[in-house]
Order: sequence, then structure tokens, then C-alpha cells
Amino acid sequence: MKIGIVLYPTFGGSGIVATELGKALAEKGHEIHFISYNHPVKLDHFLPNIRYHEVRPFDYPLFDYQPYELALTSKLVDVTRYENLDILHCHYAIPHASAAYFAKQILKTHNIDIPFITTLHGTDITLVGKHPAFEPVITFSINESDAVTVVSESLKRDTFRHFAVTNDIEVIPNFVEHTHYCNVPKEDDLARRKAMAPNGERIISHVSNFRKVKRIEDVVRVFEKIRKKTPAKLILAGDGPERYKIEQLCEELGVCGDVEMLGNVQTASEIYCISDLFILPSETESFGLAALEALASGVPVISSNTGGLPEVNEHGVSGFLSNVGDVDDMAKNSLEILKSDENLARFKQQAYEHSLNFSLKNVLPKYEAIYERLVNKAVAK
Ligand code: GMT
Repeated sequence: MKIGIVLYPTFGGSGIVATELGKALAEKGHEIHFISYNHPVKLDHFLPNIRYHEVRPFDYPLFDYQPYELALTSKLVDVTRYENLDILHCHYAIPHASAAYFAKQILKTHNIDIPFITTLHGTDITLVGKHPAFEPVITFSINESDAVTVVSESLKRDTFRHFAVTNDIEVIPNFVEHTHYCNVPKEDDLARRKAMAPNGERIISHVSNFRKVKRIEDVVRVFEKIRKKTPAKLILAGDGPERYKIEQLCEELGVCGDVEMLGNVQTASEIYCISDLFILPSETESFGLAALEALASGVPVISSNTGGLPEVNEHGVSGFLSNVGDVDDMAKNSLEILKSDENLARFKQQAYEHSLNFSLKNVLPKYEAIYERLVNKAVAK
């Protein structure tokens, strides 16, 4: 099949899921066309069966805002026509789903009937999408999509709660390709671990795009409480608007010496590989891909119990869940996991085993089944 994947090219979870999905489909022999305004961060150049098409909005002095959605729509029309695409798959509703709808209408005038599938990822529904500036367009484009998927049961409930959706919604959870994550640390990993924690301290980590919704200040507060009871180091990876605030908080709490702020990293897997515990205390989280990546690396997760996190992190098994903002409970649970090497090893094993429920090989066929259904329907018309 020839599949156009419309995505954000940044470190956000939706872009990573879309990229990994495209790469896996290409490996199975599908022809994948990534469409975005920048080369996706997790996509290497020159991969078999993969092409990248860049959207370049046209600037003009009259425009205060460049009309990205129109440039994207035109690109979808062009790529569909000249690459003979069978289907478009939009990751994140804004503005991808409405651009795909518009492109579909234009393509009809060229006697092309292209189905499009919209995968909702989270903030496109829970934070941004429901804002009055977008809501009517999002509702319309969800209802007009040929298929709609969401990454968790929780996001499905939120979508029906916030939007007048009449379309069916299928839950296809996010996934990991386990071979990309380390289960048993290699020599290089052990050297990295030694550099970060020379005296055998426990390593706690957090990876995100440093937005308010991630509540990174809770990570630092939990860490401070852990560190009072057991020697520990904290790795914070990622970058975003909260970064300066977090640097200040580290100073205020006097923990800077034990906190490593890495900024954006290409290979978060190296961080998970040397971690003993991963903390994700988000205010809202439709799924929590970073938590799943940690689990796949055999790292137990301390998270809030919001949104889709209870679907990813099993309380008492792969880690623990606490109410949003309850840093005392998160610290208590962390110390419970870290209390002995034996206990930590047990949780690490359980974390890895739990992550197997979300392996790529289970999830990929679900997307392929939808593509086949829609393409066959379009051909039969
Ligand atoms: O908010 C982010 O972290 C980025 C955002 C995105 O769409 O890129 O992430 C959302 O999608 C991820 C992939 O499906 C999910 O794992 C995240 O939980 C979700 N973020 C939120 O719901 C806040």
C-alpha cells in the first residue's frame, strides 16, 4: 500500500508514534510518504520504502500568520496525485484532519477518492482541540474522517465528552519496538551509569517536552524527598517552556548538584537504560509514551493516575499510581521500589513484562486492518 503519514516532526509523542509506525510499515514493504514542515526528528535519511515531503508555507507581507493549513492541503493533494497514494493517515487532529478533509474534496474533482484516517493523540482533544478557536472544525473533521483511532480508552471517553462525535472510534494503544530499548545494559551503558552515579546512587529520570502539563516541579520535589532517604541522582531530559522554572526550583531545594539537565536528546533509550525509576506526574496524559518506553527498558514507573496512565502503568506491578500533585505518595512509592536491590530487580522485571502488552507486533496489524478496510471500500465504490 502507498500510505501518506501526516505528522508533527518534533519530539512530541504523536510525531514519534507516527514515525515509528511509518518505519515499521515500510519494513513490511508498504511505501510510506511522511508529510510535514520539517524532517521528523526520529527519521533517518535514505531508508528503503520511505520518502519525505516538506510543506513550505508561502510568506507574503499581508499575512500576519502564514496559512500553514492551506500549504499542507495543497501538499496532500500533490503527493496523493503524483505518488498515487492509497490512503492518508493524520496524526494529531489539528490541523492535519481538516487539511486531509479539504484535500479529499479537492481530489474528488480529479476523480480520486482517497480515504483518510485520523489518530487522536491527546492534547488535540483534552487541551487545545476543545478550545472554541478550534472545536467546530475538530468536531467536523473527526466526524468526516473515514476512520478515527485514539491511543487509550481514556482518550476515547474524553473525545465523546468534549465533542459531538457521531463517528466510531477505535482504541489502538501506542506501542514500542522492544529491540530499540535495552533490557540488559551493555558495557557502554554501564560506563554511562558509572559516570552519572559514581558511588552507586539510584538513578531517577524524567523525559518530556517540559510543558506545564507535565508538572516537572513534582518530579524535582519527589526526587528531593527520595534523596533525603537514599543516595540518588536525577536525569531530566527534554526542553520546553518550564525549563528555567525547574532550574530555579533545583537551586531553591539545593539539589542541583545531583540533577543533570540534558536538554533535548536524540536517544532517550540511553537514559532509560541506566535508570532505576522513571517519574511521570502529569496533570493530564492521554497515554504517556515516555512511561511505556521506560517500562520497555525494564524501568518501573511512578506516575499520576490521570487519563490513560492507569492503562499503561499497572499499580503495584509495573510501578505505582498517585493522585495528581501528591508528591508525598509518589516519594513513598518510589522508596518502596528502591528499598532493596531485590525489590528493585523484581519491579524492573515486572515493568518489562508489562510492556510486552504494547509490543509493535501486536499493534501494527490493527492499523493495517483499518487501511485495508478503507482502501477496499474506496476501490469498490
Ligand atoms: O503532550 C505531549 O507530550 C505531546 C503530545 C503529542 O500529541 O505529541 O502527546 C500526546 O500524545 C502522545 C502519543 O500518543 C501520548 O503518549 C501523550 O500522552 C499525549 N500527551 C498528553 O496527553 C498530554
